[in-house]
Amino acid sequence: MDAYELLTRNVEEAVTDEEVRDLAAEPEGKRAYVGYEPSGVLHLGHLLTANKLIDLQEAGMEVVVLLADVHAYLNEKGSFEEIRATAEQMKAQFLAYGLEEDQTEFVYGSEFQLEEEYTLDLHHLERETTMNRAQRAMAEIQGDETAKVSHLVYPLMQTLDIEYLDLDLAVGGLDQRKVHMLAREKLPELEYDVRPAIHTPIVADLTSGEGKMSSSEGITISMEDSTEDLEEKVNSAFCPPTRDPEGDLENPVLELFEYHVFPRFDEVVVERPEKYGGDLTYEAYEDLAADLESGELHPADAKGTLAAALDELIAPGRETLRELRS
Ligand code: IYR
Repeated sequence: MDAYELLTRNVEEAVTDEEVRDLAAEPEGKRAYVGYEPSGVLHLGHLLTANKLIDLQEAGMEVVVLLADVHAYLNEKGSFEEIRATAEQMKAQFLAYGLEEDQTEFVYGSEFQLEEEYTLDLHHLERETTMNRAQRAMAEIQGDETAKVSHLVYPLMQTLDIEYLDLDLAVGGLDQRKVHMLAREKLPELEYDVRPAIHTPIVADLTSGEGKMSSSEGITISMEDSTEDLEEKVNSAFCPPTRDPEGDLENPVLELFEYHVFPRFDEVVVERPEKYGGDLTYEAYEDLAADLESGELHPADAKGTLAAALDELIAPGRETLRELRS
């Protein structure tokens, strides 16, 4: 797979495609990042962007994981000490999941966001940005009439992070796009360079196939799930025998194969007894989706295979969590 494909496979959008193409032409040593508000246990949303980081590492890029402790503090996720403790756990789970230790830099926001230069730049940015503009940037993450001043500062800091971490590419879920757009608008006003961004899709709710699942709603799969939990969750997932169900619905089982399984396995084997046609081996998501649609692959067999693959992916992180807690 060439670098451009590694950078853009399974992304919902590249902003801009041309800038990402330029980056892909010379990816070695270039720096990409994702920022995460620390939380104790990784879930599918974290793992989707982590998969992209693994792609970028394969393309030769350096990866920065920002453990956004100050952002989590602004967002009232706990006391600063609590947030720091969950950040440590988060880091351990990312490494267990497969980020390359020698190609990944973990940075706490508080390591640089409380420095004088950053703070003055932040105040500069506050002067350049209307409250209305900052609030619009937060609409996806934390936006309504009850927004606090902290919620306006939040996207401005995220904007400065891109400069202060010396990045060439910002990565995030589609829910980060408004903040990245603000960053593209504002960085040049401080005479800093604009950087491209790529956004990963947000996966539909597992049981209904509706809307877009984020960490806080619906059933998600997390590093904490036991093998049995995974089987149960996947078994109860919505899986019509089509990749494009009617209306706004998605097929979450296929989405998980596409975004979580195929990027991490060279091939996927659906084990079936001889009398049901024997094993099926897939090297590409498209072939599996086509077989589900044609009826060659039964949803129950697809689910069993999905649960086993997810189990394999989260097993090391689950073990790490267990050790951290014992
Ligand atoms: N807004 C993110 C967390 C975050 C991301 C980046 I990229 C930063 O520079 C800082 C914070 C979230 O919603 O989790």
